[in-house]
Amino acid sequence: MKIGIVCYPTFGGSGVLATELGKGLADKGHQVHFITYRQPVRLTSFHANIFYHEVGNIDYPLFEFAPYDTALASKLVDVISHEQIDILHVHYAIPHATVAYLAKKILLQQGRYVPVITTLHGTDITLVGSDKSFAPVVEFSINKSDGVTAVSESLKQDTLSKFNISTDIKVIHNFIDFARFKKVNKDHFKKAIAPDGEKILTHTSNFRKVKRVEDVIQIFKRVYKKIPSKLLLIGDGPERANLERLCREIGLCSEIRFLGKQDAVEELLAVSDLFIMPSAKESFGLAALEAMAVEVPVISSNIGGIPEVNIHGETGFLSDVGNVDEMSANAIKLLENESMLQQFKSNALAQAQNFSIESILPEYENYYEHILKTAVHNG
Ligand code: GMT
Repeated sequence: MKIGIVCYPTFGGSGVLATELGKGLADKGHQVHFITYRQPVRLTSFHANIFYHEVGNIDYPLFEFAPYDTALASKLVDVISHEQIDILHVHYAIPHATVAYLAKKILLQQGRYVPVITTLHGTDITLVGSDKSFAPVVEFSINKSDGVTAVSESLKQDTLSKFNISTDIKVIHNFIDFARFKKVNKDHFKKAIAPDGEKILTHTSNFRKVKRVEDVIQIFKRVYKKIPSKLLLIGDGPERANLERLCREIGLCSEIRFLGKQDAVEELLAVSDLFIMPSAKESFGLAALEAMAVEVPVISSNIGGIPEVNIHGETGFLSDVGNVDEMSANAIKLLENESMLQQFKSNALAQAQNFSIESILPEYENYYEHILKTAVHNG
């Protein structure tokens, strides 16, 4: 198949998942065309079956906001017709599902029909998408997609409750590539980060409010009182300055390391003992799955799709959003009991194996085949 993929090319989970999907499909012999405004961060090496089309923007003094949607639609029309794309798969509804619909209509006028699949990732539904000003457009665009997938059962239910949806939504969980995310020996990292054998707690995110990174620091503060430990904060984003201020206030700057955006996150996970995800919203929690694949148990909130990934009392512990006391107590309980910690580490790996790329990727391939066979020109 010739597959067009549209996504955000950044470190965000939707872009990561879309890129890994494209790479996996290319490995299986499909021709994959990424159409994005920048080279996706996880698209780092040459692959004979992968093509990248950059969406440029128009620089004209009239535009205070450059019309990205128009630029993307134009690029889609061009790439789909010239590369003979069979199916277009867009990740994150806003604005991709809407732009894909526009491109589809333009191509239809030219006598070419390309089915569009939209994958819902989370905040496109639970946060931005349900904003009253966006909702009618999001709902329309989802209903005009030929196929719709959601990355968790929870996100599917959220979508059905927030919008009036007439299209079937298929749940295809996020996946993990164990060729990359596996426990490797990085003892030299461990020595550098925790020279006296301290436990290592880790958090990865885009440091947006919804991730509640301040809770991570509050949990660490409580853990540190009981257990010699270090905290790694991987990623960057709008809350970074506030978080640095909080570290100074509680006097733990030398125990907390801000590592910024890291490509080889799996190498840092390999030296971690516990992953912390206290998010206020999380449709799936790909970062938690990445940690679990590297045998790191997860202390998380119980929101959204997280319980589909992190199993309470087996692969980690789940608490209500904001309950930092309980999250800290659970973290301490696990870190103090070495045999329990080891058991949770192996449970985390076993649970992550249910989301291997080998088992999930064929679900996308079968879904593409199904949509190609059944899609009707739904105007
Ligand atoms: O979590 C973010 O802020 C990034 C966001 C994105 O769209 O890139 O992540 C969402 O998609 C990921 C991949 O499907 C999910 O694992 C995340 O749970 C989801 N984030 C939220 O729902 C907040």
